[in-house]
Amino acid sequence: MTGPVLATFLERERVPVDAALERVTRVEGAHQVAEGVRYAVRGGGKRLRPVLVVAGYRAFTTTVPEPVYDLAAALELIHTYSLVHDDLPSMDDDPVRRGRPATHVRYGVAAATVAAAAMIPLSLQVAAVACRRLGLPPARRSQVLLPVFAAAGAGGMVGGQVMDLGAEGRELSVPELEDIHRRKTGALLGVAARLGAAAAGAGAQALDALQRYGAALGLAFQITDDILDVVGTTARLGKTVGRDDVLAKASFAGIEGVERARAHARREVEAAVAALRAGAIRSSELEALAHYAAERDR
Ligand code: GRG
Repeated sequence: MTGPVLATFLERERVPVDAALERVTRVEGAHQVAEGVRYAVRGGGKRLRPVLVVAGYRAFTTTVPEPVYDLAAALELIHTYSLVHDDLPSMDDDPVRRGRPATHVRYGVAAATVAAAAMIPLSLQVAAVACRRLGLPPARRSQVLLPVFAAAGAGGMVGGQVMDLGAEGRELSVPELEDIHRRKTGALLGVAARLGAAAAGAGAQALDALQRYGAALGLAFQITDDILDVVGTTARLGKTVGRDDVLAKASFAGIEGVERARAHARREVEAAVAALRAGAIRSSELEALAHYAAERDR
């Protein structure tokens, strides 16, 4: 799949993903919470994680039933609440997200914090209901869901965030930075394709291969994020560029320089594609998405 075909694929896939997000965010309860949730979720974004879930499912089946999109939406909800929390003044303090005011700028810090907190149980609920609607037996449900919970938790995304905040102003080696980002960004991206494949009934060997695929893709994605923070524009990225410098954050672009960081990202893409081959997974979509992680410009 080449650049324009991939762009069309991503545009096409985001339609049912966005529809699923609308479906699962008809949140009951306080009006203000529901507004904050919908504002954060409707902000656009590339929808890479949910598209990876669907591509992971399709690598093992031909048709994709509606609850798979709900499962994909559950992962996007986790990603979205992490962005809302990440932008808060107590964390990265960024007023812009997805090309418009961050949720706390639009609704205030307290409302944004609460809306993001509401999305934590919502994501679990949506994922559990999707598994039930797919008719997955209990043992398979655990195999589908537990790695997602682990990726979002203290050993994954939350832990990586804490390490990232703690490292501000410190010089880091490349392996130290990789360790942070394998958790902070890589864990959730890493589990996405595996989540879809597990729901489709893939075997242990394929799931292991997809875990390795996702980890390498996640790292390629983060290295590219660091590069775009230096060479990208706020208009194209929809978030403030140059934040790593302002926050004195170590970055792959800063430590390795832009060109070596690009080569580093390409090596990770090769590792991701090699993992697919090793697991005998033939999916032009997953292969293209790995390339996209490093070649994207937004
Ligand atoms: C406080 C419970 C609690 C959890 C939050 C804040 C946090 C813990 C984790 C932050 C994790 C984080 C923000 C990682 C950044 C990952 C990253 C590169 C985000 C940008 O992803 P894109 O480019 O964004 O896919 P779009 O907008 O396209 O979806």
